[in-house]
Amino acid sequence: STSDSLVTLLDYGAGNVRSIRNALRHLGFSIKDVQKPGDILNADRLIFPGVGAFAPAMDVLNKTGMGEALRTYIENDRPFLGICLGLQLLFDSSEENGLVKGLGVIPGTVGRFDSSAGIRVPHIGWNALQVGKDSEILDDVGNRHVYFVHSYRAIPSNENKDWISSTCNYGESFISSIRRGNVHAVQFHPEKSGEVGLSVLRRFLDPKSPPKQVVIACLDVRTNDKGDLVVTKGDQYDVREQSNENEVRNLGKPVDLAGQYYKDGADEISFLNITGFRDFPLGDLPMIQVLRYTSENVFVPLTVGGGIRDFTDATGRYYSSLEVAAEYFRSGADKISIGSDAVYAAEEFIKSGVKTGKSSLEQISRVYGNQAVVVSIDPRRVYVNDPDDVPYKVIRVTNPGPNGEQYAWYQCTVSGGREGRPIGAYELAKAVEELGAGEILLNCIDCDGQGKGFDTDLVKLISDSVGIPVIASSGAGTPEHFSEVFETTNASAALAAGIFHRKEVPIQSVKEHLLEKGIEVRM
Ligand code: 1PR
Repeated sequence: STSDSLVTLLDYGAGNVRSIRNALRHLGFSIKDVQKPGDILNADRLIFPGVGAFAPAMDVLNKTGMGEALRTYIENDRPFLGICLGLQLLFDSSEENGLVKGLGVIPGTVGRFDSSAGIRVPHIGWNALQVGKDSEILDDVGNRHVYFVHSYRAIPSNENKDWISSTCNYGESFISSIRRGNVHAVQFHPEKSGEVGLSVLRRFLDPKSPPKQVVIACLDVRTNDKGDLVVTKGDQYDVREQSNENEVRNLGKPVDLAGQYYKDGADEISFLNITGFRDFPLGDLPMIQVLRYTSENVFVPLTVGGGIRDFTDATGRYYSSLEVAAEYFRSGADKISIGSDAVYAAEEFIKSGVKTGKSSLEQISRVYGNQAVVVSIDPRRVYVNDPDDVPYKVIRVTNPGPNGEQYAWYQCTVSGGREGRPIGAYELAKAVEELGAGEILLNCIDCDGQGKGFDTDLVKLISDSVGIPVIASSGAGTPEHFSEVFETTNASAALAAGIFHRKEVPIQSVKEHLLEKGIEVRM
């Protein structure tokens, strides 16, 4: 195994550290056992699961010279994780076996819980932490509980407060973890604390581990012919039923569905007002209401798009796109998404080479920050025989076109796919990144609603060409389509609509599948 997947374990033989060994192997790490003090000094990362009692443990550490090596290792700010007694031994002393000196790294004396305070000792069971900032390895813990079993504890004081990364309450406030630089220690047992505990270990072992991949549920919203705001879903952007009445397909109510997807584990929710290009969004108060109601119960990022542009209404009153965005943000949106107007802005920018600062994209990005601005691209695949046939970025496609064409470019459209524009998805993506977009929502009209998988050729092209996150969209039909897009492209997120609305695949199954494939997701 490479040093990247090797962890050094200090097991001085006083007890059973089998669970921690199993947990480390489960996380894909090989274990190197410390035989001599030099192994400590040479470790890339060291885990010290203290077991047994304080005095005998110190005795072994002192006699073998490992105590001295540990002190040096920690003083040099080398990656260290102490567990349980492995935290307590760092303190000046402990009262566990009469007053015994510890490693003396952290000021304070470890003492026994006071059972006269009406609590049972030992403290055995699951408890929540008060996590401070910069705890780093505890970032996933939040309000979830972790497992403790101990009778002794260290208490927060003025001398050790700089070390404390979390405290816990059990009759009194005690130190549940410490952190300084690369040195961490926890009083609880991460190897017995389920998924939360594994994530603590994972974060220690691989602090550079990439952020989790994101699964987004998307709700295309519009008013149906009866005037109700409904969630609809198209086939290649056609949202009308193939029946005589040709009514707008109705898949549910926006607020209800968003609430359901939040409960099911969606990491983000997007609302696209798909007729916003023709109706002025501030005229469309229902969408504002949808955001208000949704944000009361849904606590993941909400994106809203559709019709964001400067607008003059029938009475001649002018609304800037900034006003529209401001109203959306006030109503609970975290990000706004711009489609058609970003295409015009990109065309303009490419033609003139000048950033006017006047486009909706530039203005909203300047005022609210680029993290608040998504550009939604609606491209359609156009096959060509020769890469030189068009002045746009052409790629060799995995699946040839109907006449055996080996190449394609991706033409941007506006007005919900109704009008093709003289710009490709690649050129658009590069331009909007320059103009201040913080994220790209990459649809594909050919794949939309087909359930045959994402267009990985397109997603790869765009996610390799820009530095901002790219959301793959259109075509998800199975959990495997999600792992495929994450494995073969640099997408940061994958979005789906139809399979969630039609309840074909729950969000939970998508995430479980991704985890099985070793792709990190929030559970
Ligand atoms: O141009 O700024 O007014 O924004 C309009 C927005 O509405 C754009 O983001 C555009 O993508 C979207 N939109 C316009 N018309 C439609 C339509 O379907 N007729 N929907 C439309 C876009 C694509 C995705 C869909 C995925 C996944 N729909 O939102 O959710 O393709 O679907 P799937 O998982 O079922 O395959 P502007």
